[in-house]
Parts: sequence; structure tokens; C-alpha cells
Amino acid sequence: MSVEADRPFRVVRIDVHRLAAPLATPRRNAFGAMTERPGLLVSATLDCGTTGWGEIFANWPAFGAAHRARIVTDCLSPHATARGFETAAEFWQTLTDATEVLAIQCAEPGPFAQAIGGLEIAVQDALARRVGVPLWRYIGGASQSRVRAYASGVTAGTLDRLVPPLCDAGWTAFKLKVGFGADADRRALDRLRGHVGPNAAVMVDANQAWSRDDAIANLAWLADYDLTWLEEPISALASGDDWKAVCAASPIPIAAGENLRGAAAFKATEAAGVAVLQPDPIKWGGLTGWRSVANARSAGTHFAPHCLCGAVGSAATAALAVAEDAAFMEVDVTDNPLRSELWPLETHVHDGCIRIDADTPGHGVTPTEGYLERWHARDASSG
Ligand code: SMN
Ligand code: MG
Repeated sequence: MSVEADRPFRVVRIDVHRLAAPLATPRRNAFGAMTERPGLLVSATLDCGTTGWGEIFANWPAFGAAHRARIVTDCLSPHATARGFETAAEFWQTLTDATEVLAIQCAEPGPFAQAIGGLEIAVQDALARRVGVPLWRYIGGASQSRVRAYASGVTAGTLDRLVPPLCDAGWTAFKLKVGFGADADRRALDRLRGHVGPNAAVMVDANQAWSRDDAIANLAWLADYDLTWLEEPISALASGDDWKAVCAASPIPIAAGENLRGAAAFKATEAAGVAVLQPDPIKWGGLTGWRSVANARSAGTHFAPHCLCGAVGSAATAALAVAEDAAFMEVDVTDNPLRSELWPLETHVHDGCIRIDADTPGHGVTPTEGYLERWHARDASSG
């Protein structure tokens, strides 16, 4: 039973921190390259004096963190500090309702949802710290304090370097980016399976690369690879009929969610046959929205939260994943000092599972002054 109904609260201060960590090697995706790891943190201080931390999705566009920081300071803070609230769920719903029309007028429901999600996580973290309870237990987790991790960010070009040390460290699940042509994808999958062996879980992520027909055509060879799931084979905005056709044709569980917003969207994607839901709390929903999706899912549908962010977002998503008994949690294993400095893999992942300290209040990550100064974004687009 969540303890969040302990007593009302008021947010008295909100701060945002734009971060950027240069990358020695650009991180390439189908839609562009990252030359630095951006980050956007938000802190919320309650009337009792406790401060909690959240993270707002800001990976793209490169200047996105500055824009989302202004959404927090100019659009959300006035509503967040105007009155007291009974629960974090009421806080999240109030901010969502209060800015819904503005987000539509700006054609920016996504950035607004991301900003609200990160701010709600900061409030939940503060509420859990206020009563000295770990966040995963505060939001209702009871049974276990760990969740199976899978390594993401693995590509044909990086797998030979990234995967063997992870296998040596006990990792047992790996996700490969595909969508680069059947021959190239097959070669990469063969090499990955060669590293990880027959018992490891292997997932593939097409990042929306295929049309409905191309996805169905690719299933013919993907079926040979004993995959745990095929992620985003087609556009997140493709029709329900397209998703139904791909799911019906696939012998492999289909996964999606990182680009969906709203409980209705997740319900529709599940109705289309998607078997693994992957909401990302710092892209939409925070802990409140995420848990509404978790609680509404059908018995046979699995949860594996998407996560591509720094230490605060990783720790908050881990708390969620544990509280909701997720099947897996994504861990980006590529270079990101914004995560590794305060949430190092070697500390938090053992035997292929993310373990959460059962005693530390909140999500357990408190950015230090040194961290904030070291990674403070110094570009001109300070917003
Ligand atoms: C992903 C998307 C964009 C960049 C990196 C990784 C991927 C994921 O969809 O699941 O993390
Ligand atoms: Mg993905």
C-alpha cells in the first residue's frame, strides 16, 4: 500500500539544471548523431524543507534541454507553487490539465509531458525522502528490490567492444539496433549471439525503421533468432491496423511505448497486440502516469520501461520498474558521464539485475554541487 497519502504538501521552490557532457565518440542513431549527452534536472522543495530530484527527457533536439527548462520555469512553476496538494497524483493531473490547451496551441504535447513528468518525479522523490522511505516502496512496491537489466545502445559497430565485458560482469540481456538491411542485421545478430551464448536474452530495436509490409517481410528471417522481443518495427504513429497486422504476423513478441503518451495510447497499442509496454516516465507520465499504465495492463502484457538518461532518471525509473515488477529495465551502456558519475553500472547492476538499496530514502540520487558545476551546460542556448 503506497504511503503517499500520509499528509498534504506544498511545493515552495523549483530549480532547473541544464547539463551537457561532451562525447569523445558521437553516438549515432538513424535520425542523427549526438556529440554530447544533454541532461535536464529539476529539483522541487516542499514546505517541510525536503528537496527531491527529477529528470526531464532532453536527448533531442540538441537544444531541447533549454526549451524544456523554460517550460518548467515559465509554464509549470506558477501552477506547481500556487497551492497545496494531497498527493503527487493530484499534482501531476493538475499540471497536465492546467497546461493541456497551451501544449496543444504550441503543438508541443511532448515537451510539456516530459517537463511535467520530470517535475512530478522530483515531487515524489521529495515526498518519499520526507518520510524516510525508498521511492520504490513509497509508491507501493513490496515484493522485491531488484529488476532484470538489459543492455541497450548496442549496435553492429559497438557490440564487439561493449558486450564481452558486460558478459564477464554477469549481464544476461542485450538489445541490438537493427533496421540497416537484412544482411547487415543478420551479421550483427550472429556476432552478438556469438558473444552472449544461447541462453542470454536478445532483443532487437528497429526504431520505427520499417513500413508495415517491410516489417512483415523481415519477420521471416528475424524468426530464426530466438528474440525476446522486436521493438518499434514500425512508426509509433502508424495506424492501429498496421500495428495489428505486424503483431498478428509476428512469432516474436512486439514491444513499444517510448514514443507513446497517455493511458489510452498504451491501451490501444496493447489491444493491437503489443506484448511488451515500454513507457518512459521522463518522456510522459512521471511515476503517476506510468503506474496508471502499469495498473491497467492485461495479465499477459509485460512491462519493460524505456530509459535513456542520466543518473536521476535512471534511479527513478529503476524504482518504478521494481515497484511494478517489470520484466526488464533498459540500461543504456554507452558512454554517459551524467549517468555513470552518480549511478555507476558496476554499483547498481549485479548478475544482470538492477538492485535497489532497500533503505535509502527516495530514489537515492542527490546531485552534488560539484556534479552540477562540472556538467553545467555552458553553450549559448542557455534559455
Ligand atoms: C533509442 C532511441 C533513440 C536513441 C537511442 C536509443 C531506443 C531505445 O529506441 O529503446 O533506447
Ligand atoms: Mg527503442
